[in-house]
Amino acid sequence: ETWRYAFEEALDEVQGIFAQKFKEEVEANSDHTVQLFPFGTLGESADIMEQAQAGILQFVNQSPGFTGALIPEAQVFFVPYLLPQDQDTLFEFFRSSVAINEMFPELYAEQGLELLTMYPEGEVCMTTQEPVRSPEDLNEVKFRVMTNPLLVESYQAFGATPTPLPWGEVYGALQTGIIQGQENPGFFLESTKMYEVTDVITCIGHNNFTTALMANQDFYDGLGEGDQQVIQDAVDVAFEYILEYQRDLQEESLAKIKEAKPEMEINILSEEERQPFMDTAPAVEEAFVEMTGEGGQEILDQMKADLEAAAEATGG
Ligand code: 6CS
Repeated sequence: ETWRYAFEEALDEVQGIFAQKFKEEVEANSDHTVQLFPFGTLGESADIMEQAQAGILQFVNQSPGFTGALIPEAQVFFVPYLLPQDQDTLFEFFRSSVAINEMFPELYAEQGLELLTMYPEGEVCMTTQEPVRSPEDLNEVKFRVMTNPLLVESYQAFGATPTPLPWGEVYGALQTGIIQGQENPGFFLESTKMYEVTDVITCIGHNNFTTALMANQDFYDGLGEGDQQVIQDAVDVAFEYILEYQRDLQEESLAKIKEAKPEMEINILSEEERQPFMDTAPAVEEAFVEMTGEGGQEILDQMKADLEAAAEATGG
């Protein structure tokens, strides 16, 4: 049987590397073939999600930045400064989180999706036309965010004018000046050449890009135990592989950008400069709870407990 698997990035970007590893494992351990559909082959992220829910695709890799429109609780990943910057702690959190591994699967199931895993892709930094040293510098900056209400809330709190857009429109919108900024992990800023259409990169440590792999629920439930095990094993291998793959990726990517465009300004803000951005976190958290009610509060609380446990386990 051929299984169709779509994702939001190119083959040589993080989601593509993950997908290739998954395909390799499935094909080595079963008679099935995995057909990969990178970004641009089947439409935007929202399109591949629809196709997965309809059963046209068996697998879809979609990030909470987009799934938040469908599953409001998935927006929890946009509370600023919730995820740790220490990689070991971050990786341990994704491995062991009860919120991710037990609570989120129930919410995805309500949408006809079997949540297979969530994994990080790297620290998110902003790219803009002008330097950003404080929230005041984002005043009047039309800043592209992924399409979910909490990200809008978060960038409003950061002082910007948030503009939700699908990914395919971002490069052109920066080029024509419809927007003046956007955020993404370092590898993606490099691979998609964001430095061609912006002049400054600013890292404030506010988030790590989270993504998720899921299967169509009916497809997955209809498989025998053996095939389900093949999928789970392939996910486990790809998960550990992608964590190792990204260990030095952020630094290497920023260095590559500097090489491609020496005049690109890259600013890693100091603790002091970050403080006003960090101060917005409680208000965004409150907005999250207002949007998602008791269920959202439970997920948030569990995530915090999971993060504490991960920090303890890694001596963070
Ligand atoms: O910003 C976005 O929309 C995209 N960013 C990444 C890192 N992956 C896919 C997503 O579409």
